[in-house]
Amino acid sequence: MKITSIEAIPFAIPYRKPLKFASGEVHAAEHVLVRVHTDDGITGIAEAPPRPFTYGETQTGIVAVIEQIFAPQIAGLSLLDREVIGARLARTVGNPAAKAAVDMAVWDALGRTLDVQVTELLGGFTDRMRVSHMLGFDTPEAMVAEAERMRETHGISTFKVKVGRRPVSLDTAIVRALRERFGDEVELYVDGNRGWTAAESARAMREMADLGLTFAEELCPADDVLGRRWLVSQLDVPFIADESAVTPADVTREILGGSATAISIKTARTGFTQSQRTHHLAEGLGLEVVMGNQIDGQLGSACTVAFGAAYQLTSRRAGELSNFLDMSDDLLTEPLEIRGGELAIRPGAGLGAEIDPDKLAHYRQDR
Ligand code: MUC
Ligand code: MG
Repeated sequence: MKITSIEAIPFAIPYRKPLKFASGEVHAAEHVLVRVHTDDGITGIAEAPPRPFTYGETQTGIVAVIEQIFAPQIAGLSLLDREVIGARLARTVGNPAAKAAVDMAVWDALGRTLDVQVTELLGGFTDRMRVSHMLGFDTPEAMVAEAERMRETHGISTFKVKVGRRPVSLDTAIVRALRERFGDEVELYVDGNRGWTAAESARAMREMADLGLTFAEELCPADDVLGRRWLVSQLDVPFIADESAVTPADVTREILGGSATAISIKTARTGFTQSQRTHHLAEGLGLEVVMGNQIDGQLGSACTVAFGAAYQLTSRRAGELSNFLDMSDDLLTEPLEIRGGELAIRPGAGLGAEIDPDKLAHYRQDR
């Protein structure tokens, strides 16, 4: 069970259609495949999606920090030394996606070594999650058409609508159009990626007061401390902290400070080990949790569902598991399939996912 080496392989797969939101846009999955090898001949895998506009990481930076700092720090440790691994990675500040991918590849390798699923190792509550689909910025007609397609093709009935543009009526009209088109058949919530001010957010939420939203997420910046508290105190739906609450300490600060009342857990930035801590904290604080998506590929989505399905709290709400549908291809030998609005855990040890060597050779950028 000893870690012998770690690889960080940059790859790029174009999106069929870019995802656009208030803090940025993504045209290609320029991610990093992380492989952790052990002396038993086992390889654990995970992927790191850089999101410079949210966490400051780049694809080149992720490869560099893994190759130059993390790999030498954890080579020689056992897969069971996860707290030691975490403590060594924590010596470097930031780099959440790089750390998360190393952590998840270690868990995958452990599952494969023990011949059990990662989701069972974590908690084993259920084997599937309902899926929530993220609707990026587009015209009202295109966003309604995308929701129709997701319902018809995949049975998805929960939608997170990206908002945060100006004037606010641009986005509130789209949420209204979705509600008018689908009535009570769909669950809707909104994510502003910090695009609005607190006052604009309050106005938008008033405009949407009759639309039966489930949540509002990160509508304005958490750094606008008083404005955000003022906003959250007047809402009658839970306010999700996403990019403002990456670590368990951030969650504590945002929640106790009145700047949020629910949280998003993203395995892409907290891996499995830190996400467990955040989950336990949320349970103790009595918070709603949504499993979020950092615009993950199929391997990242397999990680999200493995974690989300492991606990009652994280599997209660639909998880954001469908961004990979917009990619033109992926690296896995067996594609993930969303059926009847659900994504099931992969069968097989670890994460149950295998990399197709031909696809990796085609999309990798280091050769
Ligand atoms: C989300 O929930 O905000 C957009 C940026 C990012 O890092 O994740 C996405 C989705
Ligand atoms: Mg968000």
